[in-house]
Amino acid sequence: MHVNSKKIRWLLAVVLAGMVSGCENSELAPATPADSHSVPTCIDITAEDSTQINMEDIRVEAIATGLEVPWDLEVLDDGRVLVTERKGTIRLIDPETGLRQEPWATIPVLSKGVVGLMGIALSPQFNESGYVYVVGTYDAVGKSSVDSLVYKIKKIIIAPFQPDIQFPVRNRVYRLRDEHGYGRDPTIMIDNLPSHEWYGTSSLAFGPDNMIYITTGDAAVPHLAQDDSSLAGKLLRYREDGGIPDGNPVNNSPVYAKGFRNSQGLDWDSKGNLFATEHGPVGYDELNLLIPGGNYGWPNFIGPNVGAEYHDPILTWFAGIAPSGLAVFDRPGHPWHGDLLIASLKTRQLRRVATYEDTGGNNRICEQVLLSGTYGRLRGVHMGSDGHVYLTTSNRDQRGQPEHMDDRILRLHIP
Ligand SMILES: [Ca+2]
Repeated sequence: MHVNSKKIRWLLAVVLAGMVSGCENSELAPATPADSHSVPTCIDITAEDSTQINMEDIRVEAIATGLEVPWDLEVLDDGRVLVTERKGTIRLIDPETGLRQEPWATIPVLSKGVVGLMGIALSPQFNESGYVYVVGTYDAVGKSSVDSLVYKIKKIIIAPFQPDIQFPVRNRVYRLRDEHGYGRDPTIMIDNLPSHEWYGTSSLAFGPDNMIYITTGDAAVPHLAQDDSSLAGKLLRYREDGGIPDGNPVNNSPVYAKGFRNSQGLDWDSKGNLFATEHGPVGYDELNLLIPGGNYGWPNFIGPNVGAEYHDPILTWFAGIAPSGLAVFDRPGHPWHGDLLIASLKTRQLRRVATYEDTGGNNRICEQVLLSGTYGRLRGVHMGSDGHVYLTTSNRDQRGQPEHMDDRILRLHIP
């Protein structure tokens, strides 16, 4: 949909309503029957799926309960699981003894709205270095009246040339080292990324090229998603030491792709294709296949693109599902190998998105709901190296209806 000025005004009105009510953006979308975006369900198409995987055979196990807004997780080769909680703690789940009460590490973050401590990623050399990366939000202004004055002056004098200086709330990437069961030496590796209480979620992942990839929201200044001088509304690529690598689309810039509103899930398939979920403004949530230098449209264009100026999403959820985490199902030989698993906050679902070839030899996409409603809002989804799928619930984020066991870390045993 081309976003003209009238539509922008309408979108802004709804977005402002969302800021007041603390909505998770696309969750404002009216639930119309048209949500179903005419994507066929996978089980109607790939007969092998329905015969080989009986949904009743999928076992769901809560490996930890009583967490507070767990965001993202990583599974270590020794079976331990590290989980970020929005408030700034990194929790450890031991395969023998379960959730340890004492955190693995605590990071000072600004935790509010849809930001705080968010993505976590293991260094590709974790087994040698013990390095773990997390992304968290902080107050970039400071509390004193002098801090406030300095910030106001910078905003007036410098922001026209360096737009990101205007953001009082920012994200940064920390590196910690796993030692004797605790995360030591938190070190800031990437700093001053634009953020915002409601439009600042960042996801973090290492690519197959061993580089750090991180998403930024538009931080409530939508036009900056198209502005190359800002890091808002972008996919960024860095070296593990926080430097800018060779091979980015623009020399000496971490910007890898642009035109995003708020991508919250990132993963690669075994062919090296990078997929990301995108939170739309009022519905129009997207699944995108990201390429270096690509422009994904926001705020000029949302959803499927009729022209050639912007990259089309490979799937649009018009009425909105609030897609968050994304993981590629990785189990060679399995009928789901290479399919995308997507967690949804609004519809409280885990969805599988797969591609298939139709009778005419064309590539098509299909979608299947795997879990729906039973566990409440689902945020993080992760494919463990043990072949299991891990999920985080998000029922204590002020938008869910928490039950006494919430929040939970779920492990899905998929036959
Ligand atoms: Ca788009």
